[in-house]
Amino acid sequence: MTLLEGSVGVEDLVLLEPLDQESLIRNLQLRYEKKEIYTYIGNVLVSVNPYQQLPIYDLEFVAKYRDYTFYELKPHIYALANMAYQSLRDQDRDQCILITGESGAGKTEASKLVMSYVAAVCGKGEQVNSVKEQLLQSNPVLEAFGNAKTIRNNNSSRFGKYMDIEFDFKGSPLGGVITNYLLEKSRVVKQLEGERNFHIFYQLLAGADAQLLKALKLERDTGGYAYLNLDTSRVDGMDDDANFKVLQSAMTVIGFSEEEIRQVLEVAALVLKLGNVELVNEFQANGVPASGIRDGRGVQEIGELVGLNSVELERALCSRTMETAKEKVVTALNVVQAQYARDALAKNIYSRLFNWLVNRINESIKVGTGEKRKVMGVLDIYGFEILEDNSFEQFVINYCNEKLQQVFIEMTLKEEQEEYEREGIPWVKVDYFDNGVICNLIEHNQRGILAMLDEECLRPGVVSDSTFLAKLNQLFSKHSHYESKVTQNAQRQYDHSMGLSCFRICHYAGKVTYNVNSFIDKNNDLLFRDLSQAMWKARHPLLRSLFPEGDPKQASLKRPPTAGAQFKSSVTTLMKNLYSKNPNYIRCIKPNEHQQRGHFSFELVSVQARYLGLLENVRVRRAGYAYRQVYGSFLERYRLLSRSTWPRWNGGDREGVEKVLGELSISSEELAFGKTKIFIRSPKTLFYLEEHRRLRLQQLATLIQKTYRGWR
Ligand code: AD9
Ligand code: MG
Repeated sequence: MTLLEGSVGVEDLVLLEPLDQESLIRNLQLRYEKKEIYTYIGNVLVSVNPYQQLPIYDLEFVAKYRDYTFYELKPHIYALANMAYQSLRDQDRDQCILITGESGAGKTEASKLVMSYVAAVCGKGEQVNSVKEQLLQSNPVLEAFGNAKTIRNNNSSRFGKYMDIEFDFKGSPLGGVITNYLLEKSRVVKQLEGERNFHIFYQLLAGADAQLLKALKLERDTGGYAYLNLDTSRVDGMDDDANFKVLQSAMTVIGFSEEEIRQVLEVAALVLKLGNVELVNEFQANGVPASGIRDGRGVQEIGELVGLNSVELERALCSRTMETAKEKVVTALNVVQAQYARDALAKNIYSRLFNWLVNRINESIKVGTGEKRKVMGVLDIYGFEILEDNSFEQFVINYCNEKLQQVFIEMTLKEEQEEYEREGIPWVKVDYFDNGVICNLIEHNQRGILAMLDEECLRPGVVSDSTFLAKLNQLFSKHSHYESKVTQNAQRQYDHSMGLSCFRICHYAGKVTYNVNSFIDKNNDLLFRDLSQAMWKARHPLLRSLFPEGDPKQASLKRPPTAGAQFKSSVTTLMKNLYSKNPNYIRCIKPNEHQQRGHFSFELVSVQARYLGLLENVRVRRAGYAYRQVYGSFLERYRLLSRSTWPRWNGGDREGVEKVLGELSISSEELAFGKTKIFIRSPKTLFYLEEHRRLRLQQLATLIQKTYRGWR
């Protein structure tokens, strides 16, 4: 099929001819220009961000998609949500909806559309409605605390999210469980130019009334806070004041008490005020550099806000206690170390507050044990990232994507295989790139990069990012997916783009160079004990509960797992969870870098299509039978092609399909008759059918015209 001018391209990329990267992107472009933002690859939905409100999400659309099966209407996110929900309700198959794509591609919007569709079609009644409300209202709360304006997206989620929505046997929602991944906590203390801190800070300053601001000891002007970038206090089209009201009401709907809301805001205020604690150089009597606080008022106010002794807080910020078996030694921190400690504290308080919020929401929406339930999981997680400078965060994000790709390939193939088995059709083996070798390189329990990093973090003696890198170089010098300056030099490859402190991994989606600087630090993720102890001493119940390890009785507790180990374990749990469900994929694509409607950048989309493995996806899908359809729907579409089935057919659907295809003399090699569906091997056969159908429709139209004229 050629992509004719004026046409909207193919609705399913499986039908693309010729099948290559270029025509795939052109097809998406053609559709995008016609405001057709959704396209299928079989049952996978590709979605291109329209950056404008399209009139395709109202109740009329909900009602339409609810009454039809997947392929009967135009591609739409509601069709996918409907298929998942119906299969959960009627076939008792737990579902998961995996939404991937890069920042700004539309993942979070897609996840909300799925949730609102399901909420619109599932169950009724007061109790059910209240559960739906709670589930939906978790979004504004998590967005206030977990989203921020970035250069790429004004409402960028700075955490990964997986939500299980649980239903009873009738398909009415009972509640859910949210899991969050890796909040970008460095944003709390520093943002790139043109970016903002988390929304909550601006919402609070804009939306709190004078009395609340006073109680929180805050000033309304965002310019007064060291942790808020000066140049970007407002975002076009975003009303922080109104969003603060939305947040408060959402928290109330979820079941936060007034007291809890106040405490949450106090902790947020504490973080802001901590940023304004200015540390200055001081010297001890012996001339050794130390640090102090310039103006005691800020610390004093923090003390009053959360019931902390300000002298103790100052001591915790400016010194460090080392405990040996016999004695305690207190050393003064110099100003750089003290600033580091202050920022580490702010980041820790904030990320623990975020975890607390997720747990608190879960408490409200959790479902009692006992009842058997059906589950729909929705995953909205960061896509593959290649930045100019890639660090620990990109490393773990890309590891997660590598795992998701593995799930994708295995589950797509498994799903195909199961469908063939269900339909009683012989299974055709499909070749594909197995990225297990890359996953292993990263996650192998003893010999993976994460294990090496942990080993280095826990090893006594002098460890640094470079000893870690040296270890990797030694271990993986011959690994086909690992490169570094050292391994390159050994092979006499001289690549100037690779720095000495870097290693490179050949991911399924492309090569990424990671700089090891601060890997050890970020993986350790340790907070000086002085600080956790100081926080634990606060009279503020919420703040105190965030630092259980500050309790001196708990002081001998084992070291908490490293950031990498925690991430790996949550990814492993996630994978187990996904493998136990039937997957549905939404692949989101960002059409341009400027958050602009109507503009489609071919290059930008090509790169994303590669990261998302779209072409590979189409190939896998086409390797067996490219097209399949239940007999009834197939017959409805093509019965006009045979005199036996047109204008009337009284036999069964399958016999009707056999008649139509038999009369067109399509080779039997091309077809397989399953229990409920007809399978067609190559897209060409389908084009052939479509072409015949088009001609036949023309013929019928002419006939009708003639008859009509005859009547006149
Ligand atoms: V990030 O990784 O969290 O930075 P997302 O989640 O992929 O990113 P998001 O859903 O936040 O992107 O979409 C970005 C913006 O695109 C939204 O704020 C909307 O303004 C816009 N968008 C996305 N999808 C749609 C849509 N279906 N209709 C209209 C949309 N606008
Ligand atoms: Mg998002």
